Amino acid sequence: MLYPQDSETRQVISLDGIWNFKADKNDEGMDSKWYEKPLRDAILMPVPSSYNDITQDMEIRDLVGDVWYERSCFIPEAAKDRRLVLRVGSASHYARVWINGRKVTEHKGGFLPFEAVINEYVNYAEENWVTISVNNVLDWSSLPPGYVDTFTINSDPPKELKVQQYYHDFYNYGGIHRPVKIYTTPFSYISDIDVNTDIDGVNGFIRYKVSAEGECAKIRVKLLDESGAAVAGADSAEGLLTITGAHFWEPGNAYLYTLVAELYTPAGPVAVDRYRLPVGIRTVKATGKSLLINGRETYLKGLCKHEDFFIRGKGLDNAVNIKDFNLLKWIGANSFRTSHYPYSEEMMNLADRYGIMVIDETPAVGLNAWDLNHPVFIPEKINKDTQSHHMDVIRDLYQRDKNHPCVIMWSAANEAATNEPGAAAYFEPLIREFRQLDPSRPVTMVFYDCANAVESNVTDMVDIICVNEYNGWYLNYGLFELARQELSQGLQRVYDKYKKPVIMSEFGADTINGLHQNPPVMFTEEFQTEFIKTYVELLDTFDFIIGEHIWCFADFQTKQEVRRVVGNRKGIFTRERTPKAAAFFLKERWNNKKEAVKNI
Ligand code: BDP
Repeated sequence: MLYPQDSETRQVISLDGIWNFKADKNDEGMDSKWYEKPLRDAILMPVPSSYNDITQDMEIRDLVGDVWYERSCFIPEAAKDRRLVLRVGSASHYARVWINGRKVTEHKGGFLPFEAVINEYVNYAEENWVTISVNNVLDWSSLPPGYVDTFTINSDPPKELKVQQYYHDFYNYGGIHRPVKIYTTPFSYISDIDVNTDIDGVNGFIRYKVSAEGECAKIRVKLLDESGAAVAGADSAEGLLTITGAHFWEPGNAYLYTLVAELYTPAGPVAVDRYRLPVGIRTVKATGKSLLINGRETYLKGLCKHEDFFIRGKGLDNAVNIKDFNLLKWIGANSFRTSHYPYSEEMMNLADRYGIMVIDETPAVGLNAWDLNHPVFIPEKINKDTQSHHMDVIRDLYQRDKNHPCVIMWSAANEAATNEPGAAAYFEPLIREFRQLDPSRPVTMVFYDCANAVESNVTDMVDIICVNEYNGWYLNYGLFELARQELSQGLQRVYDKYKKPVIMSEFGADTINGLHQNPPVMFTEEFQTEFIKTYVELLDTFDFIIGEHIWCFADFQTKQEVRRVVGNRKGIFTRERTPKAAAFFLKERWNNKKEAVKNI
């Protein structure tokens, strides 16, 4: 799936801005066909943004159900001979789209884009109305999963209170979270591009395939270097480009070539469609104890992130994203995980450009009730429907992100109850699918602690084992020596059993910015630093550990519960991106620790 872009043959019209909005508090919009007429009593809502924190209305913040968005737009007459595609970057979690009152498409899943050809729905040179309903309900077939509890409040008249329940630890923000665009292509157009890169000594290779729809007489590709000079090219839809003395894409040194693909029809010598794809030449490989990037043993230094900020919630914010990359650079990180769902395409584009490696994760989080007496991999809960949606997500995620050099591995899930008997049958086809789609990248999964990784029925299926640990925080509170000893034994057991590289994929402590005490106690900045220091000093003693990702980058919003003080406070940065004391410790450590350890 190609990211919409302007070119000589394509145009992108942004529908971002202020939309009309109505929360469907009485669940009547669908039956009353709100898509047929302009919304009544609508309020204003920014797109992209979560709607939850925009108003002062708690009922809107906590709504469980549909909200409706609507705006007008014009399609110029000049676009009449073009294919028109409406594309929504993401809407959480179920979206239905109408244009001028006619249903165009619907889409399940809150973290991936969807699009539809809209030529037959639009008026040219006349106002068009786009209506999108977005439902935020999580059920057992969605990712993340959840369920809704319903209570009756004995008011007059009595009212029904719906409460969304879920096991994952981030706020269930809803709305249109990523850009809405209409883009044009010619009717004969480039529909997809696949690239796979390899290296040999100083030379780079790009195996490419350009797919097209409509009439196609010839496909031509040209590879430009960063100065714009052509360094390779071919007159075929697929093939191998050789770049002698290539610049490789490396962490911290992100060289991007541009593959210009052109489509010619029998009509003439002028390209009817042109698409420019950034390409980084690099290889990724997992071996017994190592992660190899371009054949070099590489250590991941970084943090897990969230898409989360004040007011806009999970709405795309380029200013925050660029700030975050500057903070990653400042602290000396070379990687992050898209915990716990696919991030925006805009974010992935930036990671390519900043040379930051990404573990790309599906939204499979919260597949765990944390209680073996209440298993979740059972027919009434995480079942065939969930699995089939998970499969769709894996295919769509791969299609969206396959060409990003920043993506160095796929993560199938976070902290699922993989020790339950039903988990293996659930995950086996999913992990197999990732492998079949993409033999060029390792597949991982995140286990909730060393014991889970050792006991789980799934661990052996992955190439790299990601382990989260909170020993010293959620257990053995503040007992650093004991935590270190147990963690040391646990990690050794994981490696001894599977003989695969291990990433310490989460460890952290809630820390309230400005709280101090020495010797350290929980929640103070001193404690967070000491906790992290204890872990990383231990990690340095193992040769099978290929990376450390702190939980987490910044404080973030969660649902309300007694463990959380206005959200999860394990950030190394506050929610407004102020460094806590541990940030300075990590900056010192990571800036002095080389990511490329040795050539293999
Ligand atoms: C881990 C989860 C993460 C949580 C974190 C925590 O993977 O989503 O936010 O714990 O409790 O288990 O802070």
